[in-house]
Amino acid sequence: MLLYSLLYLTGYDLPLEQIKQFRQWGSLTPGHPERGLAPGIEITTGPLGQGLGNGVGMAIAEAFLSARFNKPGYRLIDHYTYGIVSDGDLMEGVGSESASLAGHLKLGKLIYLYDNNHITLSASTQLTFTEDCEKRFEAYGWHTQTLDDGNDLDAIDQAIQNAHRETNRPSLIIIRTHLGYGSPNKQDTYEAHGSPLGEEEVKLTKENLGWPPDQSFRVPEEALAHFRKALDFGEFAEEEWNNLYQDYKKEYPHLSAELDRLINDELPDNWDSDFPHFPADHKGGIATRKASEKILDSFQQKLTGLIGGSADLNPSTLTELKDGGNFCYSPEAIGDLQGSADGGWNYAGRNIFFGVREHAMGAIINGLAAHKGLIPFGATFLTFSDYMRPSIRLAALMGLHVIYVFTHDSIGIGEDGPTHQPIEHLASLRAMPGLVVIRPADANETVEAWRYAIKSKDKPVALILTRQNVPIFDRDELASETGLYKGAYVLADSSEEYPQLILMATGSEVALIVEARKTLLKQNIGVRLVSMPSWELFEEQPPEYKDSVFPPAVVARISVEAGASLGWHKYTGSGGENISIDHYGASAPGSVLLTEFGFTVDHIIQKALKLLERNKNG
Ligand SMILES: Cc1ncc(C[n+]2csc(CCOP(=O)(O)OP(=O)(O)O)c2C)c(N)n1
Repeated sequence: MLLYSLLYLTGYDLPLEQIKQFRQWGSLTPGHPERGLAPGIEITTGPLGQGLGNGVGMAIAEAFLSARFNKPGYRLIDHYTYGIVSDGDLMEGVGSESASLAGHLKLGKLIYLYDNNHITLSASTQLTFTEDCEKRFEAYGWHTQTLDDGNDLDAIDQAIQNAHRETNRPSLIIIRTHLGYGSPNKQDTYEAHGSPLGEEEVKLTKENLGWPPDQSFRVPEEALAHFRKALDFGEFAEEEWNNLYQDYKKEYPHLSAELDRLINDELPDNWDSDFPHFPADHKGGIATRKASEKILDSFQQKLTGLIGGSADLNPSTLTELKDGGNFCYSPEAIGDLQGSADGGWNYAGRNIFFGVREHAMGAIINGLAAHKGLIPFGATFLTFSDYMRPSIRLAALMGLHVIYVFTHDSIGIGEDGPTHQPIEHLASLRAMPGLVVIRPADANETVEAWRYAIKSKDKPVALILTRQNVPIFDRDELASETGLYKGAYVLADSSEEYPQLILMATGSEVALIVEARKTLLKQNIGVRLVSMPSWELFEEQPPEYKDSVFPPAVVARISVEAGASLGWHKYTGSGGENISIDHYGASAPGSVLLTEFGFTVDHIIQKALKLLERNKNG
């Protein structure tokens, strides 16, 4: 409500009428602000701690873009990132991880005001949260100030100015406030947090604050006029910036063209012209994470707004941007450290070292995407996508262009054992509306998966990649990998009008159905193979296409995926079979596990023969 009120008062297109419709069906003022719904809502907030992380992403974006584009006399990119944070934001782990990284990165233009009101939704913080936050943030490397009166505007103003002067530490301004301020009976109680004060108490509060008790939504002319000065100020600032930019364009035509492109989310011509094509390789093959590395190498330098990193897993996720530099504050002090990238040490670095902080990584890349001008990515093992799930959900809800690179995508990971082996992860990510999950079958599908991920501007995309090698298919024998754009496509077919059997698979398991088909063909069984890298993309296709891939008349269908079976019945139907894994894995070499748990050509053939027999008898 504070945000909505300020947007209205400062002249955003959010009429008072909308505020009266707070939390109502169809209003622009939902219970938690949603990005894109009303102007001025920069990020969707609600799950505590996420916003704190998003702000760190925005501050990184500002530091990065200013390092890249500002020139002497042209402070083109030059803004602070402000946020109001609450007890909950400071309690949540994602907030702590994000604050730790912000301090480490010395993000001096990040300023948070901590609404220190000693009350949460259900309790006094005396019951739950008594650590010394000032000391904690100092230890993170933040500049801190403590104020004891949330209504002392001069003191707050002064503190913000102090924060501006502090250029190489983020600032936390801890301000003692009172929840339900002015309410004679509810101030400083948790009841004031979640439920309305009630008619009588509102009246008493207004009286107490010297406000006419019977008027609602009253905005004195004088107050409105004061706030609306923001419009003149904004217009002036915009004009000043536009003038500066006109001069900059003349002096730096290439840079300004690049900046325009980044801000407008456009890709440079031929950005993908050097994409590799992988020659067929039936034997050794290549892991899709390794193929992904080669693909990334082929285009990342052309996409200057591509920025990101992994949660301490670069040697495994293979997502370092080579020669992309290391995003950091200190140019000289660091030197050649283990794990660092070539290409320099400063805020122009495109490799962000998130450390072992998946939660923060998820929230920060959302902030980077929301800021505009960048295509952020974050990488980790698929199993640890769980640590990012709340942020992934928000990226999907907001339609942010964020790319996740999740490698080590099945029990094929091997010896690390069940804690590291994803089982239900594909199903759980697919269940999330708005997220596109792509699990490519081979190196060339991985090419198309990356192309899709970079080009789709209005949604997050998760690339699910193998640790282990998979064959590279001969696309003269099998259908083109561009079928990936339709989510599922016929990779190979039977000669009859309708096949007797459909084998469908994703990722590493596609190679198994390709082999199984060869044996089944020898037994005169007409088999169709379907590679199904993305359920979401398939669901976008018209019904005719879907029926052409999965003809309703063909009921003998088997899915093969080294993950939970949940959801596959939609495509295999009640007459079909699912080769999947609905229990945790084990520690052993990946190939042993895949064999032990039924991901073999022989097992698929047995299942197929049994299924066909059953159908014949049934
Ligand atoms: C991740 C998450 N967990 C739980 C909630 C439910 N919730 C909403 S507000 C709140 C407590 C808020 O306390 P505080 O952060 O101090 O905010 P204030 O009371 O000052 O408004 C909780 C637990 C939430 N929004 N997000």
